Amino acid sequence: SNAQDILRELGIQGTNAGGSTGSGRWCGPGNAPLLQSINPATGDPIAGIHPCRLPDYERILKDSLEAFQRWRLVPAPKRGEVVRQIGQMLRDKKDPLGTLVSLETGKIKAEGEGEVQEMIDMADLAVGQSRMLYGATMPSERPAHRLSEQWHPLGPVGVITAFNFPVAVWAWNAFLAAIAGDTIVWKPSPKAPLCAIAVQHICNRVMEQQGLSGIFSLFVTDQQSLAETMVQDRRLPLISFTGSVTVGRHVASLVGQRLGRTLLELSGNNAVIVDETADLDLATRAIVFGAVGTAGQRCTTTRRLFVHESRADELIAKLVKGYGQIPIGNPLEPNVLMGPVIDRTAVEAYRQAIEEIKTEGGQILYGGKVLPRAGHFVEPTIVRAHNHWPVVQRETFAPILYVMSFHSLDQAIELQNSVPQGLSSAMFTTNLRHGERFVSAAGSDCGIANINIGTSGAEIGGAFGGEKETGGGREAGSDAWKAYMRRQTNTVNWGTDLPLAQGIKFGS
Ligand code: UN1
Repeated sequence: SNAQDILRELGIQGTNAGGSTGSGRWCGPGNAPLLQSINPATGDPIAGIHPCRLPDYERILKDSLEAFQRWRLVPAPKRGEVVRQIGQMLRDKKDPLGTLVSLETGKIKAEGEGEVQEMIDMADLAVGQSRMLYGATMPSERPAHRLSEQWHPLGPVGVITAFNFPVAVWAWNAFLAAIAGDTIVWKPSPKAPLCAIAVQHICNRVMEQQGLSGIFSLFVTDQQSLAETMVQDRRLPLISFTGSVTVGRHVASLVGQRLGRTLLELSGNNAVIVDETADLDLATRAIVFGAVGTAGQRCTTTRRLFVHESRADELIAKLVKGYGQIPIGNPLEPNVLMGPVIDRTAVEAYRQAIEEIKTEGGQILYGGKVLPRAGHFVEPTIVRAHNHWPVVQRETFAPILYVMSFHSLDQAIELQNSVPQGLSSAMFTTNLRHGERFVSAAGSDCGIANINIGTSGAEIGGAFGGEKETGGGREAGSDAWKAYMRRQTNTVNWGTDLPLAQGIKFGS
């Protein structure tokens, strides 16, 4: 069949090894039960994976450490060349890999391809960055001294990714880490192992062509204890984690115990504010994409809407009309705009949130039901709610939009900031003062604050991440590369005297 051709094109078989450190170096089958990759649109298995065991992990770490010893001394622009070649192969495989992302996660094909494009863009950014790992030079207070800093590779880096961006978030981390001179041990979500295996095949081919191994490694496991082994491993100076606040808190405390570094990309509870001057057509399109796209399973998904009371009825009418025109179904079909959520647990979380909303007295303006068909489909949902309700305060990874109205901008900003999370936010306005207020120090408290575009779909050129319980990490563009390196301050005395700093005199 078509799907089988795509899998073959990506090197995927009926059963696959879940661990690899380079070409031909795939972990052998163990006696652990096979991990099944499931198509959430049908509930059917796509392929089986042999998960890694502890000895596999040890081999992966050993290879990764050995590779680091050499990789750290490869000139950064040469490391960039390896990433450039991966980017090139991703261009060649964009169609089948985008299809696989769609098959395994349920996001629509356009978004699957978009994710691969995000990897390609990230590769380009990393290639350029590989010639720009700048350190500063500072004037020394002492004569004949030079004071400067440089950035060195950190070591093997652990990258833990979520099902919803099964390949792009790895690319944000792995490409920057690779040009920084680190090696990468990737633990993908056990809900999207095939996407990771496909990407590892691509990395393996490039590493083989370059006579390399152990730079990019894959470690598939669905065992919490093995994941914790990785998180607690002192040989991994940095753990980059994308996922829920609950798991992120656990990861942070384990890594904190050993005083390692974390880069956390956790839950969002992103809001759009629509003021009395807003272009409602623009706002409607952005809100529908932000709230319904990826079936509400982006960390940047629009979950809350604050609309000025004078425009609420009008905007809600437009949204309800928009929601009514969203074709739901097989995400690989060209006209479909919303696929399934990832699994039964996600459907259950949706159902529970709807129950809670009803108990609170929330009014369902659209949707609210699980769809009675094969696969894990729910209706995109709009609810009249209050910001302080516990259900509104937490992130339910499903397409539920909570609508609230406001009378003053101060009130809207305060409400939008009154959640534990701080990832993305947006305001629709044609009033310059309102817009600037929103992005000022007294405005949105989020890592991302947009004007007249929605909360989701950030481009990679900026730093991506958020504040408060979102975890404070920044990935992708700007100076996010620094997280994958260690800073060294160097003072060099090229004189014949030994002047001490702060003018201290010590002995003669
Ligand atoms: C995520 O959901 O974990 O801004 C990342 C966006 C995407 C990334 C989302 N570029 O929506």
